[in-house]
Amino acid sequence: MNSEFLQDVLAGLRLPQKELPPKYFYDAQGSKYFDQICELEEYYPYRTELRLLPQVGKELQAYFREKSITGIQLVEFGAGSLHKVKPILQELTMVKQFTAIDISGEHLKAASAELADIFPDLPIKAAQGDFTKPMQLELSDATPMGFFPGSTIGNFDPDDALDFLRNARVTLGSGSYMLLGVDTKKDQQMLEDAYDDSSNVTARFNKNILTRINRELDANFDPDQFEHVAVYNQQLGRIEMHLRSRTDQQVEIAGESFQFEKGETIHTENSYKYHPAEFEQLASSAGWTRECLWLAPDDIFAVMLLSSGDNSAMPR
Ligand code: AVI
Repeated sequence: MNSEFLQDVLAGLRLPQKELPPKYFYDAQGSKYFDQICELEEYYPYRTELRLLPQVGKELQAYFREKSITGIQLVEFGAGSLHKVKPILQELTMVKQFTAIDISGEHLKAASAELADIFPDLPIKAAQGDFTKPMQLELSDATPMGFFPGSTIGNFDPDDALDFLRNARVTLGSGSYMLLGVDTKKDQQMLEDAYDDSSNVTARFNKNILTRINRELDANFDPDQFEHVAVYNQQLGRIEMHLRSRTDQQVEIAGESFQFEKGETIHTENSYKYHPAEFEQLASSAGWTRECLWLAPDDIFAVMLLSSGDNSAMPR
């Protein structure tokens, strides 16, 4: 039995507001559900960012040329399936090396092999590790640029987002850049529909965490006795996902009993939304300076280029 998973689950469910860490959504089935979410009409972030990236890549090429930068080494954090980097690599032809960091080594190997078929001349490295901490990467003398698409930064609480941005600045070093996808604050209905779609794919994604706990941690959740809930918390600027108990019930996990009252929830995920200026402020508290901003139509998604703030004197 995976003891870290067990300890995290027990600790989360012992809290007055029960919670589960969202990183446990992504077993093989959960990753499939997430891919299906990305295909949904209601889930605008995935396709909106993907449509913006060819233009971003083109303009980055011009931006770096202007700065007399001729070589970029691109580092993707939490690389997953590597879909988003393709339009960047297609346009930003000065990328000399690509490094993908992910916790799951297996997934990364398969995705890197697929990328190598499309870009046979590009040196591709896969680094397995916890990208939220500072990491020692083998960097060449080309200018480092981090890449963190998908508004995954929105799944961190603001304090953790700040730590991530600070640590990424250490990992990438002086004279580096960071390209980030950030989902923006917008109409509440549009936000809630994106996380509570009419085909119930997000509901299945949310409940899958209970199925995973049953399978891996000797538990007896009945996922049908929980209801998927996604609400926008206006005050905190975040979508919250919960699983709400449909009835009074008791669940056993590795010999420990947990009581659920009818209507009580398990908080499973936050997805923070930022006004571009708000995000810029957060990035600047971590030492980054905003260099470029790309906004999708109606400002529904933002892509930002940040610099580590010590870039002017060092063309590479
Ligand atoms: C991975 N992450 C950016 C997604 C999001 O939008 O917060 C996860 C997700 N949860 C429900 N739908 C998508």
